[in-house]
Amino acid sequence: MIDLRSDTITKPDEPMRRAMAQAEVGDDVLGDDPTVADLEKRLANFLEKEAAVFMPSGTMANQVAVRTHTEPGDEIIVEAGAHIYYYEAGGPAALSGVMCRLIEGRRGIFSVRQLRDALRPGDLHFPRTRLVCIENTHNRGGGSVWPIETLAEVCSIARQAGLAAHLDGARLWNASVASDVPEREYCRHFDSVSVCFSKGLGAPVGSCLAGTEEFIRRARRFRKLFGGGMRQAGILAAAAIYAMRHNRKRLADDHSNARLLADELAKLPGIELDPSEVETNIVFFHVTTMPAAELVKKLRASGVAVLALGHDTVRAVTSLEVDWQDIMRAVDVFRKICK
Ligand code: TLP
Repeated sequence: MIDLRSDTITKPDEPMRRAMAQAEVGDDVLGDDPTVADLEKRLANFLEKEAAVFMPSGTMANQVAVRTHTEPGDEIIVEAGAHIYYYEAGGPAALSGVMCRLIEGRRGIFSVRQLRDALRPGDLHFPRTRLVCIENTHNRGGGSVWPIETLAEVCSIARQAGLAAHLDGARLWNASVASDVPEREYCRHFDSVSVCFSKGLGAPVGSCLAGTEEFIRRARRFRKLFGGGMRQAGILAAAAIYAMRHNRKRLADDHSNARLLADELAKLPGIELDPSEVETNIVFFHVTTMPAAELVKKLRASGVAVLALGHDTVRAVTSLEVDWQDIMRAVDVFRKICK
C-alpha cells in the first residue's frame, strides 16, 4: 500500500526505536522524568520561548492552549477551516466553553483587514474576545505557508486589541523548511505555540505547547484536568528528541515529492489541481468525473490510499513513508483509473 492519507501514518524507524529503548524515565506527573524535562527544555530553547510542556497529541496541546488563554463565555477568532475549530470534536465549546468567531481565509490565510472587521468594540452586548489562532502550515488550506509579513501584522493588530495569539504549528517544521524562515522567527509573534512530533517528523506520539513560564505553569494544570498527565513518558520524549534532531531537514524531500505528485496529477483528465499552490507536503485536488469517495475506493483497491475530504475533494500527503518511486507508482494507478 502506498499510503498518502496523512503524515500521521509515519512509523518510528530502528534508530528512533533504539533511542526510545535507551531513554531514562521517571514519573513525569511527579516531575521525575529526565527525558521529558530534556525535551521540554530543548524545545523551549529552540523556539525561543520560556517554557514548554509535553502533550499526548496536537489536539490536546491546542485545546489546553485555548483553555489557558480564556474563561467560559469568551470568544476566540479562528479561521473557518482551522484544525482547532474544524477537526477537534468541538473542543473549544466542550472543554473551554468559548464561542468561535470564524474568518474565511484564502487557503487558510486571512488578512489584517479581515481581522480588524472581526474585532468587537468594548460593549456589554458582546462576548469578550480573548484570542486569535493561526495555523501554519494550514492543513485544509492545502499545506499553505503564512507569509511572515502577514502573520506579523495580524499578530500585531491582535496585540494592539488586547488579544493573545496562539499558533497551531503542528507542521511549523514544514513551514520553516519551505520558506527558510526559522521556527523561532514565526514563534516570536505568538503568546503560545503548539508543535507536533508525530506527523512529518516521524515520532509515534507527542506534541509540545510552548509559552511563558507562567502560561505553561497554568497549562500543566489543564493538561492534568484533561487527562493528559503521563507517567514514564520519557520513551516518547526520546522519540521526539530524535525526530527533531534527525528528521527536520528531510522534510524538503516530502515537499518535492508532493510537488512531483501535483505536477503529474494535474495532467490527468478528471482532476483539477494547480501545482503552483503546493508549497509543502499536502496536495488537495478536485475530482470532476466521479464522487471523491468513489475515486478513493478505486485507488485503494489498486494499492494507493488517499482521503476524501469533501464530495469532490481529495487530499494526498507525502511523508517519510513514501519516496519518489512510490509517487510515480501511485501516479500510474491514478492514470489507469482516470482514463
Ligand atoms: N491533523 C490530522 C487530522 O486530524 C485531520 C491530519 O491527518 O492532518 N493541528 C493540525 C494543523 C493538524 O493537522 C492536526 C492533525 C492536529 C493539530 C492534531 O494533531 P493530533 O492528531 O496529534 O491530535
